[in-house]
Formats: sequence, structure tokens, C-alpha cells
Amino acid sequence: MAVYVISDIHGCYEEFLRMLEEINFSYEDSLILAGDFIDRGKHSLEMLEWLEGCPVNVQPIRGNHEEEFLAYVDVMLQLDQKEELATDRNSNSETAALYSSVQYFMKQSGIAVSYFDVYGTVRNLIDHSGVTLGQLCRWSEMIRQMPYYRELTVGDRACIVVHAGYTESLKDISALYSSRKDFFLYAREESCQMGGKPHGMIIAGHTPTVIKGEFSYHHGKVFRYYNQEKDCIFYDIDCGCVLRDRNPQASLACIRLEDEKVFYV
Ligand SMILES: [Mn+2]
Repeated sequence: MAVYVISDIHGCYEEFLRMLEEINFSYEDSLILAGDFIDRGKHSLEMLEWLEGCPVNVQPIRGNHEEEFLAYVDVMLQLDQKEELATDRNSNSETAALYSSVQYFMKQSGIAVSYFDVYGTVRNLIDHSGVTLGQLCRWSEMIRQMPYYRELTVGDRACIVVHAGYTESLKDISALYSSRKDFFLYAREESCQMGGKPHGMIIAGHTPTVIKGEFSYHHGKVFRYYNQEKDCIFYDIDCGCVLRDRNPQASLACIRLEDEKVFYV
């Protein structure tokens, strides 16, 4: 029985399934997914569908891409209500029309359309997979149930799994962040510098370890940092799987918490 963590799958559904095989994932183990299941990669739909039916020993956490997906669906629902469009939630063509209306109203209001559905994922789901407003609402409700982090004890360490960074108090990060939530979702190098937990271990993703110049650059292997002052281990396990086409060092990583063993696919 072991606890595994995978982060930043970004629609790399096939690699994700291969990883489950690689670690021999069974009903006796548990798996925490540290967010960013969707966007950028080709198979956001498959990831959303897999998450909907995922077994109880899989615990998803939300990443910034899920948080943004929620916001896009909310904008669609708000416009539908405000303009009394009465969009049929089971109709793909009416969902497509609602999507276009959102873009139209943004243009009319002088808001850059590029702020909405930044990665085009909602558009693709509607245009290429026949997705309806009803499905989008179901997925956004699913995401709303996902916590921002999970805490568990591994050996003698308090272990936190989070998308980007963890801090116990807003005071420690208030120079750069206005809420702990923003730190959970968006922290970069501050995760090591300002975040952490005394005698703890933080497992995060968010910043691919294949990007030169980033704090976590490690040739596509997981990045590990030890903060002596806090006696806290920090891991960035986003090895940039979705960037693989452009970067041969990129891969999908999975860490087993008990012995910190890392698997790559
Ligand atoms: Mn992210």
C-alpha cells in the first residue's frame, strides 16, 4: 500500500494511463493528482471523463487551469441568465451559440476576447467533441468539489500536496500574494523561499523542470530542495510532459511518498 502523486497531466491522457501501469497502481494504493489535468495537451476531454468516474482511492486537487475552467463556465452561465437566452443545456449547437455570445459581449464591452478560454479548451470541447453546457456544468461542479491541497503524514513528516506552493499563513507571503489561495495555485520560486511547513514535505507541480532559467530547472527530472531553517523538503514534480514535442527532456513523473522514489514515463 503506497501513496503516489502525479501533477500537470495537461491532457496527456495516454502517458497518464501508462504511468498507472508503470507503478502497478491498485485499489490498495492511493493516488493524489496535484492539478492541471486539462489545457495545452490533446486529451482534456478524456481526462475530464476519467476524473468523473475515478475510483475513491484517487484524490484530485485543483490547479490554476481547473480554477480558470470554472470561471469560463461561470461566465457562460451568467450571460445566459442575464440575457435570458434560455440555452438548452443538452444542445451542442445552443452551447456553441452561447460561447459565441460571450465573445460578442466581451468585444462590445471592450474586453480582450483572449481573456476568455485562454487555451481554447472549451471551444475544442464544444466544436470537436460535441460537448454541451450540461456537461460543462457537471465538470465545473466536479472541480468545485476538489480541495486546494491535501495533508497527510508520511513517516514523521507532515506532507502537503498542492498545485504550486503551500504556506501556513498569509503574513509570510503578503508582500507578493493577496491570498493563500493564489499561492496554492500560482506560486513559483516563492514556494521554496516563502512557503513550506516546519518538519514538513511539500509536493507541488506548476513550474516545468525543463524550462531553463526557472528556479526548478533540472533537465526534466523532479526538482528537490531542502529548506534547512524550516526542516522542510520541497518537490516540484512537473517534468513538463505536455512540452515533449518541443523538448526531449520532458516527461510525466510520479513520486511515491513513502520512499520518495520517482517514476518517469
Ligand atoms: Mn499550473
